[in-house]
Amino acid sequence: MNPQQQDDLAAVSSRFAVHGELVRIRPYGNGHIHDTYLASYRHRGQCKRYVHQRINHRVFRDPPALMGNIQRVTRHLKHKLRQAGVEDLSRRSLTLVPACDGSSFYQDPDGNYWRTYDFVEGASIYDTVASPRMAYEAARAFGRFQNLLLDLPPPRLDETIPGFHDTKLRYRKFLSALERDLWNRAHGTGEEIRFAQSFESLIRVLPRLRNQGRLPERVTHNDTKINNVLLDAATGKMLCVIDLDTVMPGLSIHDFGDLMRTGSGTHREDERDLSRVGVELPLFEALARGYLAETTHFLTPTERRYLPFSGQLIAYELGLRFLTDHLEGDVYFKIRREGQNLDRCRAQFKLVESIRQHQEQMVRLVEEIAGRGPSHPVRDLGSHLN
Ligand code: ADP
Ligand code: GN1
Ligand code: MG
Repeated sequence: MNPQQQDDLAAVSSRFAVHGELVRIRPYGNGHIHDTYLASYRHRGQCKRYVHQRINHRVFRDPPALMGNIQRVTRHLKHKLRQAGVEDLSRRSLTLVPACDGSSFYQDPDGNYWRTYDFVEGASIYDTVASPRMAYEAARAFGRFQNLLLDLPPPRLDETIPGFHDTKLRYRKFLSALERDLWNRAHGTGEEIRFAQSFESLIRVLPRLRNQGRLPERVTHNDTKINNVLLDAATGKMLCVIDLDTVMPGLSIHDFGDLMRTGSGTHREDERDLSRVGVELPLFEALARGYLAETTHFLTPTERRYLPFSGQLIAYELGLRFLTDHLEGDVYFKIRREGQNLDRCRAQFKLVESIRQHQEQMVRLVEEIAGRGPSHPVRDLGSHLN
């Protein structure tokens, strides 16, 4: 960062109710959406760290409403965790730091919206899963998150991105990007376009179940990828989930689906060697155990039945979104190299096929795990733990 950027960030930082003197500020994390910075302060001889984020307001059109959701959700989580006697509260859910005027965000003179969280110390974050234990802990974190929010008092949360998991809408957006083909990229993506079209029937499955009243609306996270959960660096146990911008009314199985997309294999999201992309059953089993340990008591039989399918659907949906962004010139997801969105798309479509091949086996596994009732899943994972 150049000195001007440093000064601008220091000015933003000074607008929040942080204590001490700013020592260092630098870009942080691997998120695709916001600009995230880690700031270190010295206060009474101690170092205290904060995360400042410039909210991407092209993606989130109403930042004040978004921050209203996050305030309600983080307060509720803290309240429930306190009630349950959970220790280490400051690391078990995100903590917003207010702006100096008491608001949950600060708007700078250029119109950008900023927010600040306490940095969660002693946490690890991973872009890919390295073991069933990690998959189990991440899934339990998202399962618990849904569980704790079951009794979030009304009103309904704001829909921060309308139609976020509306796969039909995602498909229509793909078709219109294809039609416009602004960058003349369609000719290099024939195989992916054919794949998207031949799996189109996937987009009708959940709307049909919803119309039959078989999938209840819940408060869900909606962006449950593996790098949106913090694990304790010392023990590997779950701490909390982060990236709360898309917490809104949704379907439980969307959350499990995105967990499967990023946690049921060891490949990277943009893996180019497609022979490395695919479901690994021990990882899937760990995900299912972790998630069900927190959710079996409230999931309906239909929600349970469609957990494995949700992985296929969300991998397909993300494949569509990456392909659309590639066709539109990489305007939504941050990229670090040319063609990265197309690589991401290819890996997602390969995963769709892999999940499809294992689906019946996974359905049986889920029933077996749920049938055993609240188990002690970490012990049961046996030799898969490492
Ligand atoms: P994006 O929507 O761009 O993914 P995130 O809210 O997920 O933004 O933040 C990006 C990264 O910043 C995360 O992957 C994580 O590494 C880090 N991060 C964000 N908030 C915190 C926090 N409170 N404590 C520790 N790390 C954090
Ligand atoms: C984005 O914000 P981040 O990087 O956690 C995206 C998700 C995608 C994900 C793909 C608001 O998540 O929907 O699944 O990238 N978030 C938004 O990696 O669009
Ligand atoms: Mg994130």
